[in-house]
This record gives sequence, structure tokens and C-alpha cells, in this order.
Amino acid sequence: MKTVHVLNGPNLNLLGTREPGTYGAQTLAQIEADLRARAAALGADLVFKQSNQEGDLVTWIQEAGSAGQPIILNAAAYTHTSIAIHDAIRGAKAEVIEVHLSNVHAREHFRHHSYISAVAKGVILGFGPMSYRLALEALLEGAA
Ligand code: CA2
Repeated sequence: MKTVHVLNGPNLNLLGTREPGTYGAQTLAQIEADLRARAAALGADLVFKQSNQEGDLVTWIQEAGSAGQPIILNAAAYTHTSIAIHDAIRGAKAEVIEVHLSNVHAREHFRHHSYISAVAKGVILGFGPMSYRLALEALLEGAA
């Protein structure tokens, strides 16, 4: 059975409590539950984690990469700043789909650059929680 790692970066634990206009009303726990149901239907195991620490994300990417397991990654603000996460994906040869809830290109200029896109297999953004589901389906249905 395929294991998919869903890794979430800083402040995503606040989803559903603030800024619903930008990020929607769902909590991260609700996104996780929806994704677990979808993964089960598609015959996959899901590891779902969130951290506010950059180093946690680096370690989890290394672990998934060395196990040969794919990653759906919303690195949140670290997307726009983290060479460490870029290097971790590259170093671990991890298969990563970058996701974002919001369309970062329609937002502030500082969100337009991603350190992850260049080392990701694909990028899905702007569809709210559905971005995660589309990424899962791309991974499990062979499009990615
Ligand atoms: O759109 C996305 O998924 C982002 O990765 C979300 C990040 C942001 O820094 C990226 O540019 C785009 C922010 C996540 C913070 O989420 C919050 C949720 C509720 C209240 C405050 C922050």
C-alpha cells in the first residue's frame, strides 16, 4: 500500500479560526479527515503532520524521501523563504507536490516566488482545501 505524507508548515494550525476570506472556513483537522477518507477510498495510507518549525519539515522531508514515499507539501510562509526546504527535497530526491490553499500569484509580490516549485514534481494552488485533494488524486491516479 502506498504511503503519502502530507506536510504542513507554520500557522496552518490556525486554519478555520482566522482569515476565512483568504483560506476558507475549514480547519486543518477537517482537511485531514477529508483527505484520509479520499486516501482510504484510493487504497493509500496517509501520514498528516503540521509544524511551525522549519527544521521539523526538513526532517520529515528527509524521512519520506529516503523511504521513497511521496509528499504533498504546503510549506506555508517557508515556501517563500526556505533554501533549507529546497535543499532537503533535492537532497532526499523526494517526490513532492507543492500545494497552496490560496492563489499566491494573485496576492502580495513577496508570495510570488517559491523555493519549492523548482524541485517539485507539480504545483496546485488556489483551490482551497481542494488543492490537497487534487494533489492526492494526481499522486494516486498516476498523473504525477
Ligand atoms: O495559500 C496557502 O496555502 C499558503 O501556503 C498559506 C500560508 C502563506 O504564507 C502562503 O503564502 C500561502 C499562510 C498560512 C497561514 O494560515 C493562516 C490561517 C489562519 C489565520 C492565519 C494564518
